[in-house]
Amino acid sequence: MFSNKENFKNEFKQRLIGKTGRQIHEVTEDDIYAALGSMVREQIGQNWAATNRTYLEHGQRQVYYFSMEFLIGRLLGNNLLNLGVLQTVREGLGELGWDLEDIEEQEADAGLGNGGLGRLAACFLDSLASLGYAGHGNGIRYKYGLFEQKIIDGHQVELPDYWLQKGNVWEVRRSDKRVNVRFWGNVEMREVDGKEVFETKNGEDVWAVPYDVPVVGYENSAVNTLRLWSAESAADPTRGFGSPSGNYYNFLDYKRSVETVSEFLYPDDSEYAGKLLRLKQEYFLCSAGVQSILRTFDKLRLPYDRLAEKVAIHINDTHPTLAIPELMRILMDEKEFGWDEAWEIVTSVVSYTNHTILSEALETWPEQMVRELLPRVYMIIEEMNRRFCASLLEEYPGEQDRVSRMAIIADGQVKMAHLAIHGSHSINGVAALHTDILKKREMKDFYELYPERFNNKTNGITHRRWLMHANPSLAEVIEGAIGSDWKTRPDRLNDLLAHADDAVFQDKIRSVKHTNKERLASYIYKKHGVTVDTNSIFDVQVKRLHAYKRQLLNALHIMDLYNRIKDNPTLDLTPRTFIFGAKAAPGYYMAKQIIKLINNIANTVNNDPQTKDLLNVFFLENYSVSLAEKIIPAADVSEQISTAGKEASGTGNMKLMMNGAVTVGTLDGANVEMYESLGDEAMYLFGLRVEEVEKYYREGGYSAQAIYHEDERVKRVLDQLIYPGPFCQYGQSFDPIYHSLLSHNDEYFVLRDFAGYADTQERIGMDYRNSKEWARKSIINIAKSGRFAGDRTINEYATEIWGIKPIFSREGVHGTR
Ligand code: 26W
Repeated sequence: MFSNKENFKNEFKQRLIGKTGRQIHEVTEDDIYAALGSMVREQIGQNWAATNRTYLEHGQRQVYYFSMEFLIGRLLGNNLLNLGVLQTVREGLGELGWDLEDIEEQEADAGLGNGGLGRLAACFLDSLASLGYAGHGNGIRYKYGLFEQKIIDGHQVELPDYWLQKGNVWEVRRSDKRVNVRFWGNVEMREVDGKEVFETKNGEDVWAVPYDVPVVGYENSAVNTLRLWSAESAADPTRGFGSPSGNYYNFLDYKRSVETVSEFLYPDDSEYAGKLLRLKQEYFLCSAGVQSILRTFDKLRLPYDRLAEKVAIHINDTHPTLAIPELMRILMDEKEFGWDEAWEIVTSVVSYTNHTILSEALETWPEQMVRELLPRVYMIIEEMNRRFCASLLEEYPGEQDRVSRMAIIADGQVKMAHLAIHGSHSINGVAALHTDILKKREMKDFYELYPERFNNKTNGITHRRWLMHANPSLAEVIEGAIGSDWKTRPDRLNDLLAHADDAVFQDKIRSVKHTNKERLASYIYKKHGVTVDTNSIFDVQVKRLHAYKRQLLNALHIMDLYNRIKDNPTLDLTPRTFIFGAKAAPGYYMAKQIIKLINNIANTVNNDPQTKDLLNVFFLENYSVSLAEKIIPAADVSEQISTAGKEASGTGNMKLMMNGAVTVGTLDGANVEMYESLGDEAMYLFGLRVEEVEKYYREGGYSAQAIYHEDERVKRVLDQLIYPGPFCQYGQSFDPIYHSLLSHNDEYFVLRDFAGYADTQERIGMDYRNSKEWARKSIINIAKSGRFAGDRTINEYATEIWGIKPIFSREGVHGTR
C-alpha cells in the first residue's frame, strides 16, 4: 500500500472514491482523513496480530501501564512517522493537490488527560513500542475528554469535548473480550472443605468493553496495545434486569446511569475532594484491567504462582491502586490462594510511580464509600491494614504514633498512597529532587521501613512526537549536521555540541526557529486576527493553570514592564511576545481569576500605542497536545518558574528544551537536572532554593507585606490589581489575587521571587540581541536534551523495575525463551 508513491496514490484514490461514493474533485478534507486513516489502520493491523503472537510465543514478562489518563493527541502523523511512510504519503498527497498538515488537522485530539501525568503515559507508550518492549496501556475510553476551553470576554468557559463525534479510525471494539465489573451488593461467606469462600451477591454488574488502540513502534514492526475500557449495561432487559418492576423506560434510565462510569474524565480536582463516580471509574479500570491480564495469562497454561514471571502491573500515581486489592480478591476468591501466597504474588507484580508532592492532591477515600461501593475489596483492604499495623507494631514497639501515621485506613479515610506503597515492590519519584523530597519528607516513614523499594526515574518525553513530528525542519537541520543516529539513539543529539559555535549551523538553527515562529504567528492571526512581530522574543508558558506553577509571577512581571515603558517611552527593551496556554480546573476559582487577569493584561498592552510595539501578550485558548505541537517549536524562552519543591518534574520544560528554547527557571523538579547539564551559559536560574522555601515554611519567616512595602515595583503592580487599575477593564477587580498575596501571605513566594525574576528576564532581553550567542545557547539546549528523551526513562524502568528486555528491534525479533 505504501511501498512507493505511485502505489500509494493509486490505492488511495481508489479507497477515497470507494469509501465516499464521490468523485475525486468532490471529496472533503474529512473524507481524505477518513480514507487515509483507514488505510494506515489496515497497514498497522498486519503487524499488530503478529506482535501479539510473537509476545505469546516469546513468553517474556509483559508490562501493563495502568493509568486513568492517556493524553495522546492525534495519531495520524505519529503513526505515519513510526511506520516509516511519512515522506511517501506527504509527497503522494501533495501530488494529488492536498497538504498532509491540513489533513492531520481533521483529526480530533484524544484528550484523555489533564496534563503532565497523562501526557507522560502517552510518551511512555511510544517509547515502549519503539524500543520493542512488550508493554501495553490500560485506561478508560472516556466519551468526553478534558473539556474544550473557550475564552469569552477573558474568562474561561468549559464546553464538552465530544472527541468521538466523527468516529475514531484507530480503535477496534472487542466485544468478545468484555469482562464484568461488580459494584455494591453484599458479601456472603460459605465454608467449602473447611475453607472460607467469599462471594458478592446482589451487586450491580457493569460490562467493561475494551476498545483497543494500536501503539506503533518506530520502524521496528512492533505494535503494542492501548486497551481503553468502555462501560455498558450488563442487565438483560427481558429479565427485568434484577427488579421485578423493571420496564422498558426503567431499563433505558438504568442503562444510561451505568454508562456514566466511562462518560467523562475528571479535571484535576486536587483542590476539592473527589466524588463517588471517580471511585467507580478507578475500580472499573482496575478490575477490568486485571481480569483481562489474567485471561491472557491463562493462555500460557501456567500455575498462578508464576504470574509475576509473566506480568508486571505499573500504576500511574495512586489512581489505579485498587489493582492491588482487586488482584488479591481474584487470587483468593477465584484461584483459591491463601493470604500470604496471594500477597507475595501481588507485591511482585505491582510497582507504583508518585507524581505529586502537593499534599492536597494525595488521594484518600471515605472509608464508608469504599465499604458500600466495593464491599469485598474493602474487606481485603481492611485485612491488609490490620496485618500491616500489626507488623509495624512489631517493628516499632511502642511507637503508636508512627503506626497511626502509616496506617492504610485512618480517621475514616482510606489512604491510597499508603496502600500503593505497601502493596508494591517499587516506588519511584519522577525527578531526582522529587524522589529526594519523597524520601526525606513526604514518605519518610515508608522510606525507613522499605528503603530498597524507593528509586528515582526522571521523566522523559518522546523525541519522535516532540521533535521529529512537531518540528520536522529542525529534525532536518540536525540530520544535516550529525546524521540520523539520534533518531533511534536520542542521546546522540549530544553530537550537536561540536556545532554550537559553527556560524553556518547557527544560521540554520535561527532560520528554522524563525519559520516556526511565522507558522505560529499565522495561527494566531487566524485565531485572533492580530499580527505578531516574529522578530520579538517568543516567551512561552504552557501548562495546567495552578498557583504553584506561578503563571501569576509571569503576569505581574508583564504588568511591571508595562509600567516601565509608560514611565519611560524610550526604554531600551527587546520586543517580546508572551504566549500563554493553560486550562484551569472548572472549580478552581483562583486559577480562573489568573486567566482573566492575563487576558486583561493582553487587552491593555496589545492596544496601548506606547507599549504595543514592545510588548504583546496572547492567551491561546484550548491548550492541548496539538496546540502544544504548534507552540513549542516556535518558543525562544521557556518559562519553568514553579515554587521550588512543588513541581514533581515537569515535562513541558523538556519539550521546549528539545526544540531549542532557553529556560528561565527555578531549581525545581527536572529543572535541577537540566541545569546540571546546561549550566549558566545555557539556562537562566533565579529564585528561592528548596531549602530556603522549607526554612520559610518551618519558621514562618516570610512576610509578603514587607516586600510590598519595600519594593516599589511590587507595590505598584499589586495596587493595579484593584479597580480602577489599568488592567481592570469592564470594572473587573482582582481583589482575591491581591489578598492571596498580601492577606494570606503569598503561599507560593511570588513576591519573594519577583525581583530575581525581573532581573533575570532583563538579562535575557539583552542576551537575545546577541544572535550568535543566543543560537549557541539554543544549540546546547537541543544537544543536551537527549538525556530527557523518554527512551532513556523507559530503559531505566525496564531494567530496574520491570525486569524486561526488548523483544523487537529494527533488525528483527530477539530470540525466544
Ligand atoms: C486526584 C485527581 C488528580 C488527577 C490529576 C490529581 C492531580 C492530577 C495531576 C494533573 C497530576 C499530574 O499531571 N502531575 C504531573 O505529573 C507529571 C508527570 O510526572 C509531572 O511532570 C508534573 O510535575 C506533575 O505535576
